[in-house]
Amino acid sequence: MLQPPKRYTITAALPYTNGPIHIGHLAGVYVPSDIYSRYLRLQGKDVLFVCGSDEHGVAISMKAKKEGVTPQEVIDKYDGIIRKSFLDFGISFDNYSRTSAKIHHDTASEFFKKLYDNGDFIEEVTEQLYDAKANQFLADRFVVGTCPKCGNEEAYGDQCEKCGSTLNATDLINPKSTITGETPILKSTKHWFLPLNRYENFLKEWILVGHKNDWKPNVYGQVKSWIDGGLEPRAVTRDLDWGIDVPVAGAEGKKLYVWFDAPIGYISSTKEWAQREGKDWEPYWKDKDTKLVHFIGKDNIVFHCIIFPAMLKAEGSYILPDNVPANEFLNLEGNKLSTSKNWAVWLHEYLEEFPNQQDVLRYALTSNAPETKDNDFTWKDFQARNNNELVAIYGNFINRVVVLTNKYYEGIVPNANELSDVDEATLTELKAYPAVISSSIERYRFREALSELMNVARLGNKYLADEEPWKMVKTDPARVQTQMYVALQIAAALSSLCEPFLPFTATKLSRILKIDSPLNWKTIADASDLLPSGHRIGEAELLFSKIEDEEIQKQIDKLEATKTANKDEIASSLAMTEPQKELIQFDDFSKMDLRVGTILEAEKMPKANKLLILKVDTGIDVRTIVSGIAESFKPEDIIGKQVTVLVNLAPRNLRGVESQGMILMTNDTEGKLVFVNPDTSTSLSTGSDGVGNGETIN
Ligand code: B3M
Ligand code: ZN
Repeated sequence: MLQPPKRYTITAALPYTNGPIHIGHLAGVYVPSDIYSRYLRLQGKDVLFVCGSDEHGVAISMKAKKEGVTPQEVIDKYDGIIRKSFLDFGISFDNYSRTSAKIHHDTASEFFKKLYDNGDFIEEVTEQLYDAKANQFLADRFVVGTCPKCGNEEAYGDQCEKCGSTLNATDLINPKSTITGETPILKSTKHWFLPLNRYENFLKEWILVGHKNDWKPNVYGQVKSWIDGGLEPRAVTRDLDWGIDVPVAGAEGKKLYVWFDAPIGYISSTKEWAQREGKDWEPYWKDKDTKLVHFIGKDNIVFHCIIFPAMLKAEGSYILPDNVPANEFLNLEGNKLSTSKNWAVWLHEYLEEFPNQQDVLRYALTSNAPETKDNDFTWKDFQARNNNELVAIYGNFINRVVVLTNKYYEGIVPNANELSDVDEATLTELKAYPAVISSSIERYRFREALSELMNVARLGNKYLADEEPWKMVKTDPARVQTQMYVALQIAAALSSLCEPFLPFTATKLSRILKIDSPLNWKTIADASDLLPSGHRIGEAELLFSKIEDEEIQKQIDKLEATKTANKDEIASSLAMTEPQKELIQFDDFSKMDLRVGTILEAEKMPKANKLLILKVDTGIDVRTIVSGIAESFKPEDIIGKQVTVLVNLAPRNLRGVESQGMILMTNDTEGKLVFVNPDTSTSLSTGSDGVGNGETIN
């Protein structure tokens, strides 16, 4: 794009509505995208800043299962919390939609149908992981197992969060269903695949050549290793009961893969905005003079730099993102942020506990943003940033200027009189800052841009400290008029330069200085009369207030309480675990003959609540075993189940039925009765390592 863009479409990753927003989301995506959008608007650009709730991921279904409610109830709850907290925090979306909206279902379906009709998909019947007990196919997030790339035992079916690899669920070693804990079986099912391999050359040309120098190294590097690793067809449909129906014949019961539909959510959010505002949405997504920028976290890079662009390319009428400035992750007090462990600072809670201090958090998160590497948020740093920088530098400067102007001139901006060399130099330095800050923002370096903004406040503080108007106001009042005039120009510039970063402060300072609308940055760079002599400013108000130790301690204690609660939860579950019994000798153990058996029949023992009568094929014979598991398992649920059987236990007569052996059971950490499940892929059934049917461990 040679000439400047005619308009900007800025997207922020759609948050899953399976929980509230926390500081990691803010630091990674929403504060930087808001800074960028606010900045562009200040430059008079045509900006569209869109987002919305991501409501179809399996994360939603999992949350609903966990809370015993419907997915619709989950998304309505969290869409409301998220939407309000963004609004109260000043994230200035032009539109915030949601992917459960009809306009999105229609947009995503049309998009899929166009690619389908173009023949862009590969239709394939594949073997997918199926949970026989839950009677459902397992979406990626419903499978956990060992990552084949790094050995992480908690990798999900689609992604290993430890090494960042994107996986196919069938790649996982020792996969387990997160619904029942069962080992999934493979079952055939038809799906539609986007052949990413067909877009390899296009992606290489567009990114690896075209964006080698302007995409962030962390983004470029991940995309390059992805492409170099070889792109494979990726399923864009799933066997799920929650999501957008696949709009083609023969796809009953199938839904669009959430990562196919979600990025299209940016487009449907744009359409929703255009309908409401009476605008044309298409230029924002189809005009080559539009600059499209996606703000995301690093775990979304592949979806925004490879999969979505391939979809846009296939569809053929869309522009591609000019940049995807993904941030790394933010940690909290040295630990990974965790929704499930409640190890987070939730935005809606922050807004309650620190009323009218949105900018303090915006400032702290931007100053410490994980722009090139993971970073850590601590409450102590939050306090220091507020007290030592916002209060002591920015607030202190503004307070002195406003108090002295009211004290000496009843709030009227004095004459400039004759400017000294120091005055000239200070005003010249001030005029350079709009370009300095712009340059950092344009390169998505928001930490750097913010520190340059603070240098403007430092410039003002230094000027007053060197000039000391309060000392010469009696001896040289004309000089003091000039000094206060210069200081007021710096204050006026700050009220606009800070708007992208500290919008609430900008509003407050503009009100104090009685500036009706934020000054254009070109004006700040060119004019020297931002606040002309004779202009009357208002009374002094504190922009920031000191945050005391006890407020911070309260937050730290709250986190510690979370940690303890987590520990308590683990401890209580461990507490339910029986203490270990006394040691036995190997000879005792070697007398036991353990076999893998299969339950052929199961029925309740009449008049015995706890007992089931089982017919078990032990590999030696089919025998009757009475098992006290009737309160935990229904007979029909365990037929066909493989179990571990102690076959050489002396027969016992239980209520008239002779039981010939024992099914091994134990309690899990929550105290639930579970089968000691033979993993059929290990040696128990093969004997390869000397442990097999009836053989003891040698
Ligand atoms: N819902 C956010 C995540 O992966 C995901 C972003 C979608 S942007 C189209 O946490
Ligand atoms: Zn891994």
